Order: sequence, then structure tokens, then C-alpha cells
Amino acid sequence: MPNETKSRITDGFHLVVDALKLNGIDTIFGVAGIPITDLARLAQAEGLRYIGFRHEQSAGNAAAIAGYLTRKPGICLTVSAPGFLNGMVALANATTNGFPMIQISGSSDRAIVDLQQGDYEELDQMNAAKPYTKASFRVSKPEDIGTGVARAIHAAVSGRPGGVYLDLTSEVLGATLDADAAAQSMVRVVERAPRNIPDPESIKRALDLLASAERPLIILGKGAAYAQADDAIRSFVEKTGIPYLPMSMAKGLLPDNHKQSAAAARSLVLAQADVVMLIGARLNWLLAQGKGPRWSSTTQFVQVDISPTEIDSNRAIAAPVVADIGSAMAAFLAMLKPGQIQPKHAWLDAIAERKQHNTERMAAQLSASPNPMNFSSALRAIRDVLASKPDIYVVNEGANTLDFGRDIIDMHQPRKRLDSGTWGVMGIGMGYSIGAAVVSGKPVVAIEGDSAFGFSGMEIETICRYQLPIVVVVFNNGGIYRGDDVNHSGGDDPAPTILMKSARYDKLIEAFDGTGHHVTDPQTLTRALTAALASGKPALINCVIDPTAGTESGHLQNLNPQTQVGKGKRN
Ligand code: ADP
Ligand code: TPW
Ligand code: MG
Repeated sequence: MPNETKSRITDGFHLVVDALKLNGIDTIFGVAGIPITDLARLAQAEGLRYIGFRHEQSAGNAAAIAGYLTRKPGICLTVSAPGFLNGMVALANATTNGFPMIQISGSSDRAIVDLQQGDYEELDQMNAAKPYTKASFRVSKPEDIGTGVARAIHAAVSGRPGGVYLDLTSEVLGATLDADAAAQSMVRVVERAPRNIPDPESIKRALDLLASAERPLIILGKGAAYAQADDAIRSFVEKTGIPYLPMSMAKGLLPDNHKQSAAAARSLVLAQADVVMLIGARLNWLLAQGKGPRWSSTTQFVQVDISPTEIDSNRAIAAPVVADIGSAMAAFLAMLKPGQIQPKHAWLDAIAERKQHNTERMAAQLSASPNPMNFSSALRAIRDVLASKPDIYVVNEGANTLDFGRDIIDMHQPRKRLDSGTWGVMGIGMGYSIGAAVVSGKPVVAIEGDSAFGFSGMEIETICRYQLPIVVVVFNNGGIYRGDDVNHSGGDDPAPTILMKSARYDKLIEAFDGTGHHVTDPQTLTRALTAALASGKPALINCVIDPTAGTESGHLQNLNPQTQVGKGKRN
């Protein structure tokens, strides 16, 4: 066929790739299969980076965290029905956390699906996705691909970011059309996340309230980290002198050793602050819904958030500032008068005193060297190795592994700590690690509970296949929370929370030519982690932790209903 004729025809596959490229998308995370195999191939051939996973949930988690880190929607590509559903957990998690992500899935023949006539991988995916996403679209004509991709990008990134589903039928992918008409149908998104300028009145109201406070507090959430307004946030905190508390993924927005950090006096400041300024943080379960006994009923709130419906959702907000955080912080800095806000000395002194008390208590725990290791002694070793490497990403999931990790590992740069987030979900570990390593080119240390690791563990093959600089540290305490529970029936099966204590997770990675380490003391852990990071190659450290060291549900015991009668009762 003469080239002339060929070049005038294009098809759905090409249009999807063209639309993504036109909008600055350079990476796709996915699992190949019918009907999107050729889409993945073509994307790679056309210069997009395609990262192939072992399970769609991890591909989705990688896309979600890529979205969080870059403010561009992370793309996850899945096959129909089961692949789509596997990815949906990650898409729903992205929506819950406010991470911009688009899951693109191929789907089966519409006519057969709608009459439920039994197609291969039959599922009404667009409608199934709706409750878990900000928006769910289906493209049924190839000339609509450009519009579909543009709408998905807008929905994912504007306002509070979140997950979007884009359904591409097999017919659309394979459909051919005239290349000129196709080019005309492409849409380049001009503004992905338009600024949302605050009402100057709302800024004044908030500053007045903060100026009237005796015991003010700022809480920084992951929305503040996402906003990438790092300098303005730091400047506002420092100019006002207000003590601040970082939520877990906002750690590092200001370095954890900053003198205004009240993290080591958390209970005191939540209970006693009279005015609290929330910047990109929700009053959800992670902040006890803003209610007693952790909070005072008289606390007044400033809330800076892009989502107007977040305001008043749990506590009445005296001074809402509905805006994007970059614009809001610029407005605050412009309107703030020198000396206008001055926390009382008594408040700063009380915080300093409590910080010192708690830090000394923690130092005693950290300096102990129990055998076998506990969470503190193992994390101290990791903390010390990471102290001189502030640009390393830390991924963290588990129960005790998460709670101790959050408290012990200091962060020094914004957006370097990636964890279980708003749902407290297990399974983000390898996906987040891969996503972060791929978009940043930087090393990642994933600190994983042994149970948590299992949810995405097979992705160590992906890590090795792409030779990513990821070191996985598995805190092997032989179980969910603890490794010493017993079967109350007296039978031979292990108890529900038990995993294999003798498991050698390090040998798993050796199957893929990665480096495994088995460590039982902090000195060896220090050496193994240092060597693994120096190599820049995939490694897994099986880190043996005392099975009796953890507590049920980590720090969430208040959320865990327990039977008080009969056989299931814990001793
Ligand atoms: P954390 O878990 O750290 O407390 P949340 O995820 O609960 O944080 O809250 C983040 C908040 O930040 C959400 O309410 C979201 O609407 C808001 N947010 C996200 N991005 C922005 C932004 N660019 N500007 C303003 N608010 C934002
Ligand atoms: C998708 C419930 C919360 S924490 C956890 C589970 C299973 C594992 C804790 O054990 P781990 O940590 O990781 O070994 P450690 O240090 O305390 O021993 N399924 C999903 N998400 C959640 N949160 C659960 C189950 C859970
Ligand atoms: Mg465990």
C-alpha cells in the first residue's frame, strides 16, 4: 500500500496515545491483555514509559502516587472486568486521598454487555466505577477520544483531586478514521488546575481570628503537601510563630526538627489550642473528627481548603478560606501585618516543656537494644541511615510498623513520606514505591509490616525487572500486629492474626536476582541498608522483630471492637 493512503488513516489506539502525549502524559502503569495489549505496545513505541505490573492494584497505586507527586494525573491501564476491578481499589483509594489519577480500561462489546449475553470479561464498567470516582466516562466513538481524555484530566486534577475512570470500548480502540479529522478532534487542556483565588474578606477574617488567639496551632495536611506551595507555607508558619503539627504525609513540608514543630506534644496541643488553622487537612478520623475527648469543645477553626463542602463537615468552622493553598498562602502573606499574630509565651513554653518531656521518654525507648529487636530499635537504625539522605522517599505501611515509623523516622523534605493514608489501607507499599521511583528517579525505602508487604509483595519482580532503586525492609514479627496469638479452639490451625515467623522474605527477591539480607540486630540492619542504598539496586531486608513487641491494631485500639465474653476473647 502506498504510504500516502496509509498516512491518511489512523485508529483509536493511536488517538489515545496522541491525546495523552498532547497533554504531557509521559508514563503509563498497567497490566496488558485483551483489549489493551496493543495500546500498551503502541504507547511504548511512541515514547511513553510503560511500566508493566503483576497486579492492577499495584499499577493503580503507582499511578495514584505519581499523580500526588507530579500534580499530573497518574495513568493506570487495565483490561476489562477483573482487571478493571483489581484497579478499582487503587482508584477508590486515590479518590479518598485526593490524588489525581485516571484509570483507563478497555471494555467488552457494549451491545452484548448491556443485554448481558455473556461476553468475555463482561461488566458494565462505567457504571460500576461511579460510586468510587470523581467522574466516570465512556468513549463510544473514536472521534470523541480527545474529548474523553480532556474531560478525564479536568475531573482528576481540578478542585480536590481524585480518581477518574475512562472506559474505552474494544470497538473504539480498533476503529479507524481519517487522520485529518482525527487530528482536529484532539483537545489540549489549557489549564489543568485553575487557581482558586480566595475572597480577601475570608483572609482578613482568618487573620483576625488568629490574632485574637492565645494558643494558636496550625495543622498541615497532605493537601498542603500536594499544593507545592512549600515556601509560602513555611514563610507563614515562621512569620506568625504559630506552632504546627504535620499530618503524616505532610511531614517534611517543614523539616521535622523545626523548632515550631509540636509533633512531640500532639495530645497537649490538640486538647489546649484555642484557635486551630487547618491547611489542607480534614477533620476526619485521623483527627478524631475534631471532637472530644481529644479536642476542646471551645476550639475555633480556620480551614483552608479547595473543597467548599469540606467546611463545617465535623466542627463548625469560624473562618473558612475556600481556595487553592498556593493562592491562599500568598494572600495571607500579603495581608499579614508584622507582629499581628503573636502566640502567648506561656503557650510556647508549655509546648516546649511537653516536647522535651516526651522526647526524653522516647530517647530512652530508642536507645534500648532488646534482643530480638523491637520496632523502636530497628527504626532507630533506619532513621540514622536516612538522616544524611533527605531526598530518599519513605513508603510506610502496617500497623505497629506504620505507627512507630511515622513517629520515629524524621522527614526533612516535602512529599517524601508516602503511607497508608486516609483509609489506613494495606497494599500500597510496592505500588507507591515503584510510582515514586519511576517519576522521581530517586531511591525509595519501603518500611513494611510483614502482613502489609504480602498485599503487594509479588511486585518485587517488577522492581527487579525495571532495576528500580528500591529497598524493601520487611518488619517480620510473624503476624498482623503480633506474632504470638493462639488458636482459642485448641486446634492446630494458626490463629487469625498469625503469619510465618520463620519466613525468609529476603529469599523471595533472590529469585529475581535482587539482593536479600536477613538481619536480627540493629548493627547488621544499618550495614545492610547502607549497602543496599549504595548499590542503587533492588534489595529486600528481612528484619526479625520480637513477635511480642507490637500491640493489637497499633495505635488504633479505640477503633477495634473486641468481644468481652466467651472464647474469642484475647488474654
Ligand atoms: P491529611 O490526611 O493529611 O489530614 P486530608 O487528605 O484529610 O489530609 O485532607 C487534604 C485536604 O486538602 C482535602 O480536604 C482537600 O480538599 C484539600 N486540598 C487538596 N489539594 C488542595 C489544594 N491544592 N488547595 C487547597 N486544598 C487542597
Ligand atoms: C486492604 C486491616 C490493618 S493493619 C494490618 C491489616 C491486615 C496489617 C498489620 O500487620 P503488619 O504490621 O503489616 O504485619 P505490624 O507491624 O503491626 O505487625 N486489608 C486492607 N487494609 C487493612 N487496613 C486491613 C486489611 C489491617
Ligand atoms: Mg507484622
